[in-house]
Amino acid sequence: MTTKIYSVTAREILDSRGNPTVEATVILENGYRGTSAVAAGASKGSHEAVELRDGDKKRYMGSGVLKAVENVNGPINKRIRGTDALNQQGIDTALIELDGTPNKSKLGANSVLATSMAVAVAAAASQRQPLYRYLNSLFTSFHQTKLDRIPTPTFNMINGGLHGAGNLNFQEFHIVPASNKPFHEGLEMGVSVYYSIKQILQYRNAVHSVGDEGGFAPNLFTNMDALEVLMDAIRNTHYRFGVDIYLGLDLAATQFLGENGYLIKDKPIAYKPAEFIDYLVEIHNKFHLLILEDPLAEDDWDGWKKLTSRIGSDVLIVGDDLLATNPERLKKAIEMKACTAILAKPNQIGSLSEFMNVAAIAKTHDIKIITSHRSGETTDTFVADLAVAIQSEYVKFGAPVRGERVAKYNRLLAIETEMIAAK
Ligand code: 2PG
Ligand code: MG
Repeated sequence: MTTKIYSVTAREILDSRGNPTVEATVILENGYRGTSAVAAGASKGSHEAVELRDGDKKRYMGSGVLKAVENVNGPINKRIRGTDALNQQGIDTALIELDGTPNKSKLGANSVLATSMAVAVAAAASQRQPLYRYLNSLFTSFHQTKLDRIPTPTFNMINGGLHGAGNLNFQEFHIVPASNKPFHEGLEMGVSVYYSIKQILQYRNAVHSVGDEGGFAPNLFTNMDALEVLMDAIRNTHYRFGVDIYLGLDLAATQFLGENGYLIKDKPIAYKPAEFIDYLVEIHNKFHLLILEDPLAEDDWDGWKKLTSRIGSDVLIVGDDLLATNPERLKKAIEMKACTAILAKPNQIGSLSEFMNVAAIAKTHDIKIITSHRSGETTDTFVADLAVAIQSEYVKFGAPVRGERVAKYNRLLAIETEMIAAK
């Protein structure tokens, strides 16, 4: 009995927003199997690989994925049946060639990625290896990386933008435990601050609901108010700001760039791009940010370069929509010194091998990596194993609450225990 692929099948399942997504199962001739599901973004960058949606308004408001499922059950199954599941790169290359477009618009990045991940899960099982170890062995052919630590979590505590209740422009307000804390301690800090924030919001009569990633979506007046709430919340714990805990932001700035500039609630008239850079520097000076993601629009390369030259030695300037986990965009950013970190999301590029290639380029050029979920998630924990396998500096899996978010944090707890035992 061999590790050759016997079959690939897929089905439509729901993500945490109730939107359909693709889950694939790979069965090997030796009976081992692997299943994996694809996540979906709300604030998608325009340079991401294409997520194939049916567009049939009578089903799930057009967001069904039956075509993508059919692509797995039909052409993908036909193409990779009988190939060796241990040859991940060969399989990913075959899938990319079968699709034949630069952005996976024919088969859909959702069908390709679900297959690519399920192949790895089945292969790891057949080798009787934990997934993160197997993925690490795959990553070694891109970049020699020793398994050493669990990435530091960055917790999205207040949800605005497209993930919130509509009154905050910045998409994500984070707290980040210091990187020298063991993962389980960082997780506990996240939960302490989460409940401290809840108390403050209740006191201010500002709890509205929670957003897509489990963080609060409060009815505050301005984006600066949300940062002040985080500061107050940290003060109410025994953790020290700037020693134990830091702040981070994902502005997802493309979303609030209008014709006249960046329009946010904190000011009645829009900031011109150059003024907005000054404003970002001011925010950084006041709150000593550790992470600043998508501070400017996704194609404002010159703006990014200016901002990075001003504060990039002091705060991680993270490209999400800017880079779209795309090797060409990352190379351009490295050349231009447009950012100092990458938000790496498997479904932005659409296959495991391509994701690893991007991570390897980042590592070679000392670009820090934050391995990230999407706002629409499933309980699949593949991304947690992947983050450990490539030894990214950080992981971004949302607030430390809600099943689809804690599934990933809990998986990291399990890996941490296993890694400590193995040392
Ligand atoms: C982001 C992500 C994840 P989305 O912008 O970083 O938090 O959001 O998945 O909606 O693109
Ligand atoms: Mg982002």
